[in-house]
Amino acid sequence: MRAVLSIGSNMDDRRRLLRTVYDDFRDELVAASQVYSTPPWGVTDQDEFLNAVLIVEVNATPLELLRRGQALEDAAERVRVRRWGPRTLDVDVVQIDGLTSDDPVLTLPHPHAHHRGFVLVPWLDADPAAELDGTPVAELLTRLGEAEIAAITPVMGFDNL
Ligand code: PH2
Ligand code: MG
Ligand code: MG
Repeated sequence: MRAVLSIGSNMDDRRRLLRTVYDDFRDELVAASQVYSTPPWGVTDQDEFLNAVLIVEVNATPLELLRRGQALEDAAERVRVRRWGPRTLDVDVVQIDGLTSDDPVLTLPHPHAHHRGFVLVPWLDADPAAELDGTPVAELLTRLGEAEIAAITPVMGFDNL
């Protein structure tokens, strides 16, 4: 199956932590976005994030993929303190093929993806033809504020991370 992963970090060595995900999926990678610096969304009194999107082709069930992301979060010694708060590493499954699920363990597509610039900007970068629930990601982006989008800035590619 083909999956879209949104990865982020705003604690510790952010570049190294994002690289752990990239390295883990290296052999299954279809496309990777640039790495972006993004202002914190939701809870704004925290440090800037680095965010990226990876598109992967994996031989796994959705739950296995979720667990694999969680294992990487655990390896980053992620501590769950506060919803939307600071984290060493977040690996979110945004979309898997055309699957929809309202299972709270793994809701598909990710319920917040369509209005989060830090997901949509890197996603469009990794896949200019991307669609979410039948709507082009490029169109979803036009619904966000210009200031929000302008603040999401590419800083490097994974090659230089
Ligand atoms: N993740 C959140 C909450 N807010 N903001 C940015 N910029 N990037 C994130 O990855 C992020 C966030 C919850 O997972
Ligand atoms: Mg998240
Ligand atoms: Mg998460």
